[in-house]
Amino acid sequence: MSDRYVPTKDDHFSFGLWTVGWAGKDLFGDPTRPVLDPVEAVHRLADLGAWGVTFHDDDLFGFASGDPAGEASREATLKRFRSALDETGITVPMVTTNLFSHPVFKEGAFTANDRSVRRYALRKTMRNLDLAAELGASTFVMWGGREGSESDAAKDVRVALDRYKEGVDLLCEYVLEKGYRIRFAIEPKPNEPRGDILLPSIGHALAFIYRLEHPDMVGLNPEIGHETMACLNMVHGCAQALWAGKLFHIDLNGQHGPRYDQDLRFASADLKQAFFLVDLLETAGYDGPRHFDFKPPRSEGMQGVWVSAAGCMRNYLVLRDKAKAFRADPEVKEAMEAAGWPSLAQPTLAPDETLEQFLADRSAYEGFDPSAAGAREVNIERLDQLALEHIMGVR
Ligand SMILES: [Mn+2]
Repeated sequence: MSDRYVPTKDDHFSFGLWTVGWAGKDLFGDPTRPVLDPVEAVHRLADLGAWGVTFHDDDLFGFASGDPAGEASREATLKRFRSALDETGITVPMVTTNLFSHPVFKEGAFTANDRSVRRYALRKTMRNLDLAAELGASTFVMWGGREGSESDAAKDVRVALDRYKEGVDLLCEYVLEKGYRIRFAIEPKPNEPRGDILLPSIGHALAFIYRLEHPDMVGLNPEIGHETMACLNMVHGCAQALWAGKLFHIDLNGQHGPRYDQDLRFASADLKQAFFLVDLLETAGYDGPRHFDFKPPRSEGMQGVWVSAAGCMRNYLVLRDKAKAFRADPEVKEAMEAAGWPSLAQPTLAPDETLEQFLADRSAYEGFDPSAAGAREVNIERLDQLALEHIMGVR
């Protein structure tokens, strides 16, 4: 491998423990790989050049019930995990709660019809917020995988959204009360495991955030695969999240169109989208973690797991290089100009132009020739071809 693409901690690459730790159990098959000790995961990821690890409470402790034996084993696990963090300098930038694996959450967590389940889900999350704060995490992801239904007869969705809001508002209140420096990031997904999940896309989640009591504390954690499953454009979605100041975190992976959640390694499925996404993150000044939420295919052994994890980071660095070269290419600059990029950056009205003056400008309407404008060249194919040639490595 070329030395140019060796990741360092400055690249802010992070991995979920559940990614490299996925043993390969799927809907149709048993695990194909051994259980991975989180301590080993931290060491191996650090060796590969990662900067951070993230986890659900259950990834580290299993589903803990809070009894004395469970508490003692929780403390022992945490001690070993902390030592691994100290030895490697790996940080924990994000923590999240598992509100989907245990049967108790089969009908939802914050939006379960059963009130006691909702209360339990909130307490489980608050407990994990304490741990997140203790480990210095600044982002708390909320993926509501079980919030939703298989049937529209299941619940009144408007009421479910009231409960969702109530839950998130209470969690914000808890963070404020405790004085934690933590922000929440909602992770949209259209379906799987539920038939239909609430807050299915970046747009739905953004609209929900503005109805909350503390909208400033809540943003987004969009995932390439999830937006792709919904047939949406991840680059456009992230651009809108950035535009709204809401891109708090990001899940990078790969997905071949609208089918089951594939969680392929970053850039392995839609290289062109990955290129434009990296270009967006790097040019828009996104300064959050570059977090990989992928699953090494279950056909791989442990060696393949680490090849897959290293590939995620290497692909990001190669694409970052290519995006930089694309932007610096004089022909690209010229093609961007020809395609009207500088013109779009110019406000549609003149600096001091009033509505009255605008209406009086005959050149804007009466004297405008739509036929001539309709016949103009837009020059986007040339720019797109240049991007492709940068991706394909011939420029
Ligand atoms: Mn994810």
